Amino acid sequence: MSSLFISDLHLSAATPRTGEHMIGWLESHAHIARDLWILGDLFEVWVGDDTIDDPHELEWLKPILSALRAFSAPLDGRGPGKIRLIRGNRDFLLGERFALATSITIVEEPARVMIGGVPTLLLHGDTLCTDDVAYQTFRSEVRTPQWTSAFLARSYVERRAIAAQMRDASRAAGATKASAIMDANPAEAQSLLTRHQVRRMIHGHTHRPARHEYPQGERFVLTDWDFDVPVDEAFAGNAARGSGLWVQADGSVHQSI
Ligand SMILES: [Mn+2]
Repeated sequence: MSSLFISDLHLSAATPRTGEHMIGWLESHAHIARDLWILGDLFEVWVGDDTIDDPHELEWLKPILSALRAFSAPLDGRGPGKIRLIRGNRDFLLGERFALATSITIVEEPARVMIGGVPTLLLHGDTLCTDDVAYQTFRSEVRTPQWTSAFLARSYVERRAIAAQMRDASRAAGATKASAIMDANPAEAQSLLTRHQVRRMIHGHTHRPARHEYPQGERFVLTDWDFDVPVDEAFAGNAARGSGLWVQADGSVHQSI
């Protein structure tokens, strides 16, 4: 079995081109592999599964949900497809209702799985950015069941307002942080490879697509997908934009186009 990996699409009402590209990509890649992993930040923001009840959001969201669901249906003689998703830092409130609406299985990170015969560790990637102490503190606060249930108990409108505030604060903080601080820490990556006894790791989050090699194993970083900003602004030199990784049944890793 071969598998596909994508992450960091950051879909929202403001990314119609990225959404369209993703729908086309899902359709064309369903013929290449029937096993797809989304490694977080599928959405720019997700304040709860009742987003599905917001008619304004549903305008752009509905075709995305349908395309995700369609991937799991059997395809001309091939078996049913399967999508598994690890939540990202922007869409960590994706829940069971979303999973049901899309036929997606949500998986906790880090996930240690056999991919193409290779034990592989899958994660979103924000936990690797250990140099960003302020972010890790924030993360440990908002990822508790207490924070989550208190947040979800607020009204939908309130949650959207809070999410917008949090995004602005994170942008402002990001603008003053050194670029290296927001990248994955190599020592943390190596320690994770050792702890989980894997030779391969795949993640997203940093928007710095690459393959890193360590004595303990290799680390693949997925690209982000933004097609709604000018190419020269965010993607200078990133030929991988809007693609994923494809791990074939023999364990070899390729760009998915
Ligand atoms: Mn992220």
